[in-house]
Amino acid sequence: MNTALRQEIYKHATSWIYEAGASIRNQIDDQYQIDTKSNANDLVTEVDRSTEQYFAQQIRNTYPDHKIVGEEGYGDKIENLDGTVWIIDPIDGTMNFVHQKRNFAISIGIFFEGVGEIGLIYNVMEDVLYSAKRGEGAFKDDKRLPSLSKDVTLETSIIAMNSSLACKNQRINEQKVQQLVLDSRGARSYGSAALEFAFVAEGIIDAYLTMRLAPWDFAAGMILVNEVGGVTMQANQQPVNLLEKNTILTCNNQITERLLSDYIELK
Ligand code: 2AM
Ligand code: CA
Ligand code: CA
Ligand code: CA
Repeated sequence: MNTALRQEIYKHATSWIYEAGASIRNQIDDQYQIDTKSNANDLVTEVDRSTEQYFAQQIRNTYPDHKIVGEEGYGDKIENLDGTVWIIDPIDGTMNFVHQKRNFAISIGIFFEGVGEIGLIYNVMEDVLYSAKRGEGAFKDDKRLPSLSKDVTLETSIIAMNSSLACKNQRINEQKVQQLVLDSRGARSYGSAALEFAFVAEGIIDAYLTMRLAPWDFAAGMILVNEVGGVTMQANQQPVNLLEKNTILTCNNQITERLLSDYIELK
């Protein structure tokens, strides 16, 4: 994708994100419908749906040949990453949205022929936009994010993870995860994969490990993290697949080897 087109798409995408974010803030104290999806704790609201519909409508009006992948199903069914693909999570951290009225984000990753061109993660209640364009660096609002520190060790790292990884589970050796909690400086769980990616890019946490994310959870985040020299992969070290669910490790590359060799053992 050429720089001028990327810039034009970026301008549209950010203006739609600010518009959608303002609308969500306006509805934050309203009574909205809350439903469940795969289980009783997997929440979705009418705000998730209307926000995704808003993006789908704007994109289709402006770029009829672009494809859309969205969590709530208002996008397209895609089988490949040909052309321009918008991967959208209208509210990442719906449980936080419902219970806390904060700590959730809008996440949009834009890919051209499978390559990440634009990543946007908007912390709606704090009105903070993390953004990246391929090869142009990552930003927190208008402040450029520096490359990730070379001075990080596992012992001085803060590791974000889904707390359930440290409990008995079917996917990862929980005893090694418990050792990671003990050996690292601290562990965190924010409940929004997109924000956890943004925090890795910002360098305020050093890794994020989770066992099951959909493309809309990590599409924008992996573009941001890449722009500051961080890495994103499946927990088995394979490249991520944007067409299916993935285990995910994203981190400061200084601690990748230690994490993989000493603490991540998939079942
Ligand atoms: P969501 O809020 O958009 O559903 C919570 O730890 C993080 O995992 C959130 O980013 C959440 O995204 C994501 N997640 C992915 N699959 C999920 C599921 N089945 N149930 C709840 N959260 C899920
Ligand atoms: Ca969801
Ligand atoms: Ca999500
Ligand atoms: Ca969501």
